[in-house]
Amino acid sequence: MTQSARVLVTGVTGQDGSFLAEKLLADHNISVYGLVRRSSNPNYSRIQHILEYERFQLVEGDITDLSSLIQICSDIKPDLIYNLASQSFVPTSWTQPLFTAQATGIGAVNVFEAVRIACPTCKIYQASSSEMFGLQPENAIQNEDTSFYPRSPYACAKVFAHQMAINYRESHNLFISCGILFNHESERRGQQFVTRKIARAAARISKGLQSTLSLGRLDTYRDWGFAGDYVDAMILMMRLNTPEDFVIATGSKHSVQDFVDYSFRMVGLDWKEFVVQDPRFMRPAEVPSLCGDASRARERLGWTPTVSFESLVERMVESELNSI
Ligand code: NAP
Ligand code: G4F
Repeated sequence: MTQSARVLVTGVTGQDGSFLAEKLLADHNISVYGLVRRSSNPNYSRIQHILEYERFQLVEGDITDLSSLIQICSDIKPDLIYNLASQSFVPTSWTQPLFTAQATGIGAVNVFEAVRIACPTCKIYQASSSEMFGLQPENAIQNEDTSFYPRSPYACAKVFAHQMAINYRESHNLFISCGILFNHESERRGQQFVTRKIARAAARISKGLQSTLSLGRLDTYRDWGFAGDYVDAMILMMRLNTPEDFVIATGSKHSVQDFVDYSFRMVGLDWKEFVVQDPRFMRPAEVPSLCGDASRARERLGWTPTVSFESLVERMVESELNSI
C-alpha cells in the first residue's frame, strides 16, 4: 500500500463493509471513503463508532447509477475499491429479480466502467459468492476451479459480475480480484439471515420475549465462518501485485439444524419445543450443501480462519443476550 492511500468501500453500511472500514482505518496511511445511497432515514448503526474519524468520509452515490460512480472516482481518484454493495439476501432475489440484477450484477460492471474511465490504475476487489456454485454433488468441496450452477437470481447476478470481472481483467487490463466467499456471519449480520435469526430467537425465547422460531429447511448445509476473518482475507488479496481469485472458507460444513441445536443448548433449551417449519421460508430452488477448499488462500495469502463453528455460535448468541 502506498503512503496516504485512498480506499473506496461500497456497501460500507453492511456487515462486511463496516468490519472492513474499521480494519482499514487502523492503518494511519489509509483514508477510507464509504459509498452510501440516499435514504430518508440513514442506517449508519454498524459504522456509528467510526463516523467521527478524520480519515473516514461518506460519499453519496448508488451502485446502480454509473454517473455517480464516475463522478466519485474522478473526484477521489481511489487507489483501491472494495465493491461490497449488493442486494445480498437470496430470497429477495426471487421477488425482486430485476433490482437484484441491477445492484448485484450490473452494479459491479458500473464500478469496473467507472474505474476504466476515471482511474484505470485503481485496484478493485469484487465480492463474489459461494452461491455461484449452487447445486453441487453431495459431499463435494468447492475450489476456484469448480464449475458454477447458480440456483437463484442472486447467484446468477453474482456469476455475471464474476465473469465480467475476469473479462475486464483480460480485455482492459484492470486489476480486479474476486473473493469467492462462503457464508460468513457475526453479530452485525442482517436479522433476516438464518444465523442471526436463530441466535436472536434463542436469546429472546430464553428471556420470555418470543415463543417460537419459524424457519424453512433445517437440512441444508453451509460452510459458516466469522466475518472479521473473511475481511482480513480481502485485505490480504489486495496486497498482491497481480490480480487473482480466491475461495475463502473454513472447510467444514454444518446444517441449519446444527446451528439451531447449538444455539438453543447455549441458553439451556431444547430447540424441538420452539422451532416450527414454515413454508414461507422455503425457497423455490435450494442450494442443499456448500463447503469450500481455501487451500489457495492458505498457500498464497497465509490466510486461515480463526473462529470455529462453536465459537461463532457462542459469540452470536452471547451478543444477542447482552443486547436484551
Ligand atoms: P449486507 O450486509 O447485505 O450489505 C450490503 C451493502 O450493500 C449495504 O451497505 C447496502 O446498503 C449496500 N447496497 C445495496 N444496494 C446498494 C445500491 N444500490 N447502492 C449502494 N449500496 C448498496 O452484505 P454483506 O454480508 O456485508 O456482504 C457484502 C458483499 O459480499 C455483498 O456483495 C454480498 O453479496 C457478498 N457476499 C456476502 C457473503 C456473506 O456470507 N456475508 C458471502 C459471499 C458474498 P444499505 O445499508 O443502504 O442497504
Ligand atoms: O442465511 P441464509 O439466508 O444465507 P444464504 O442463502 O446461504 O446466502 C448468504 O450466503 C451467501 C454465500 O454463500 C451470500 F452470497 C449471500 O449474500 C448470503 O450472505 O440461508 C442459509 C440457509 C439456506 O439454505 C436457507 O434455505 O438457511 C436456510 N434457511 C432455513 N430457514 C433459512 C431459513 N434462511 C433464512 N434466511 N431464513 C430462514 O428462516
